[in-house]
Amino acid sequence: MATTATKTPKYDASSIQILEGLEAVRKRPGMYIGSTDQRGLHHLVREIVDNSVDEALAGYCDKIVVTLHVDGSVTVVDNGRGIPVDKHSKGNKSALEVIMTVLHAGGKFGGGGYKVSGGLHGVGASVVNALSEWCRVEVRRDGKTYRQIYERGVPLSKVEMIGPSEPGAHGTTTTFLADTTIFTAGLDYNYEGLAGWFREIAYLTRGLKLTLVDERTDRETSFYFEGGIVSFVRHLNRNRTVLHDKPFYAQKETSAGMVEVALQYNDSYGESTHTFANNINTADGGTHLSGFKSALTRTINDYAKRNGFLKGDESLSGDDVREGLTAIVSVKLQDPQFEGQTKGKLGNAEIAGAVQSVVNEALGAFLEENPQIARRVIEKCLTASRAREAARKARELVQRKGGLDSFSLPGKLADCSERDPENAELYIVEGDSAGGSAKQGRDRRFQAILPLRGKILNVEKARLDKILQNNEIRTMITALGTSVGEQFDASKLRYHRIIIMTDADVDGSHIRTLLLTFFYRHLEQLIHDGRLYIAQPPLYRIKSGKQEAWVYTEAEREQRMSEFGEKAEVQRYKGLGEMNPDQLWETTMDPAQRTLVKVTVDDAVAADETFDMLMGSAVPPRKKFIQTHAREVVNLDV
Ligand code: 0RA
Repeated sequence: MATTATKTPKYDASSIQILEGLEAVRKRPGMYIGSTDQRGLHHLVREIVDNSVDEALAGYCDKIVVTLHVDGSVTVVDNGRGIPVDKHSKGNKSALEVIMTVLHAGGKFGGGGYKVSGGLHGVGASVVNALSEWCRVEVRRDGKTYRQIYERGVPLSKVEMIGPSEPGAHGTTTTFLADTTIFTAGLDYNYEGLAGWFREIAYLTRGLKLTLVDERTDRETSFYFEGGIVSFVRHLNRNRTVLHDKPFYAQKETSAGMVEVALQYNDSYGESTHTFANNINTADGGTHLSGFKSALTRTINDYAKRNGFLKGDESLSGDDVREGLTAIVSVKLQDPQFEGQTKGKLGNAEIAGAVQSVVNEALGAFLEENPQIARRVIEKCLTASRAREAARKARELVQRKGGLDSFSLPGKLADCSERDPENAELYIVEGDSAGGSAKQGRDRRFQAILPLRGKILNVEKARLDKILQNNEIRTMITALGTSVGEQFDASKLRYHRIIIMTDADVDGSHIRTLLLTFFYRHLEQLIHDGRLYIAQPPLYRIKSGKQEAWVYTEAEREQRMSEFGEKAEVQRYKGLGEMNPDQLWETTMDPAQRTLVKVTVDDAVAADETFDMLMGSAVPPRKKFIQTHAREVVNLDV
């Protein structure tokens, strides 16, 4: 980096403090950014972008461009007010230098004059600076351009005025090259991941245009949503039939923070509520979600009672009023407390009441003003309530007959002798013949086999009461031990690895999708807990003389074919049933040799969309998905 430093800076008490601060960050980066792997690396971008988003939230910035450069450096440009460059009240450092070099400057900066807009983040720039080989900040303000350059967080000079800015231009440009002595896995930024996150920010910050440019691959994507979270809700519902065209929307600044809610009902039986605190996806909910849920239940019940939809002491449960609901709850608060193992749960108690009163008031008014929408929603809730009652009766009946409890395990289940769930596995196998091979091939000490016959029903299109009438599903729930719905209890799970094993053909993949949908909709906790896996049976066996190999992918097949030469004989395995028990054990079930793919719901929003697209009732999008992905599906035997 070019430097124009004039004098060696004089060290005073504050610069020594700064050096100690930077050293602390470099010594224990994990304390500040979580980790130094891919995730931590992306966190750097997040810290810088968040500052620009704060400027947008304060109403001064409507464009942010993030560029991934070929050398691994990243530039974030915004058109906000520009970080102040004049001298900080104490000492002779500019505000810019303080923000870039002092830990926890920004949000709590100054107290008086400068407070990072919104005051939500603004703690991160100095951390990013400390963890960067070099960093350069340019500020456009008052017709001039200023610049300061740093190496591993240390300024190479004071802030310099490097020339005029374009007339009227204002904003901040930060470029940093993450330090590869800290991010030892390299600077491999993930375009899709960043784009997904930008999309979310754009939905949550109405009117902000976010652009991601990738100079490594010549790609560029922009996100801008005029309707903010109303657009978000419409997007989530785009493949569903909605009960009312116009989503409900409320926004209010309260003493606990800003509250924003949008919701729209559709005719499905599922729920997709997504919550955010300071633009961070709170996948495990928290106080804002609780406030929202109680307000929704209360407001709808109040309206239904007042207007004669409910009689006597009848009431709708929380589950009833959330059936077919798509909602976004977004709050912005001064000092968010993120709790839980993955920090995905909001803990601020004061926001619960704030969300509750905003929704009570605004939703109450919305229902009064839109009686036709209110009627449609309440009729849907009443149907849900009746179905739930029917499901409860069905469950009781089944339980009395010994259908869902673990004392009466299904006859088709070949259980294992291991009783500690930690060490036990359940293979859910398609078809009786494959089930037979699996039963003979397994290690019965810890592997249980449950063969399922034919297709289970498409759970997206059915309610729990109907689903529980399905034998295959009942058998599965009984084997798992957890029950479903209100009675679900993850601690009763009898196997900590649940492995779906289906044929490598179209039917197999259909059954797998049906099973995944069922787990996602009704036993999602098990996916969150990392219990669900997909077995990987081989596609071919290749033989040549004495050489033999199992092959699991097309690429592997080509490689083996050329290795084995012309005499190679290829045998295609279409179904699990074509393998004898020993072969099934060797290729697909032996923990020492098999490959299992863990099912994750990393991004609940994305998963929700995919399931919905594949399984929902709107036909055209599904067709499109299959067409656009058809090229990738080489393993399918059409
Ligand atoms: C402190 C005060 C002001 C703006 C900012 C910080 C600011 C910070 C960042 C970080 C990235 N982009 C930014 N844009 C602005 C307000 C100064 C004023 O009153 O003009």
